Amino acid sequence: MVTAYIGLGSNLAEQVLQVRRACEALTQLPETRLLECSSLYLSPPMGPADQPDYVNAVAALETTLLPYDLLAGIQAIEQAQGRTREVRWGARTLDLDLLVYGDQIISDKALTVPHPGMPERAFVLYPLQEIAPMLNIPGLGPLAALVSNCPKNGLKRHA
Ligand code: A4P
Ligand code: MG
Repeated sequence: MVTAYIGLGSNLAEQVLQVRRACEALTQLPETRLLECSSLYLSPPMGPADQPDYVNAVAALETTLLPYDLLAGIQAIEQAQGRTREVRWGARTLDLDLLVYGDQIISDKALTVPHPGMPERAFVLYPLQEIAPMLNIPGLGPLAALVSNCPKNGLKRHA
């Protein structure tokens, strides 16, 4: 049994509903139990500025799925919620990233874990800190240290 963390983001088509529905969909993954989903946060877009603000959250799972099977599972949820891939870092109805998978470090083309963007992404670090304040991220160190080196960049708790 491994604890894994998933980053959720949406900035199109009723973002709050998209993220809530994705959290619900995570409970349906095989061999997996949803432990907790963070509060929802609002964040200005990283990348092209001509897109709506994002709603972001982080979920904690307990799973016996192997990393690639978990990735396939979250990609299927993205597909089911109408994700199309066009512009890199462009607007999307739903983006699910595998942030952390137990103590594993994986660096393949199709899967890099821990997710390499974490240290500079307030919209990942702050929601993650809400649900796993003592987390030590493989290869990156204590989450608390990453948080203190990452300004909020306009991140706000969604009311
Ligand atoms: N991939 C490799 N590692 C992983 C991983 N740990 N988790 C591969 C998920 N996927 C991983 O992803 C492209 C490929 O990455 C996948 O096929 C998978 O095999 P994608 O989701 O199709 O592409 P993308 O999301 O357009 O690109 P990228 O670089 O993954 O973007 P990010 O990093 O997901 O960023 N601003 C705010 N405020 N909030 C956001 O949530 N999100 C993004 C997207 C941009 N700006 C944002 C936000
Ligand atoms: Mg992605």
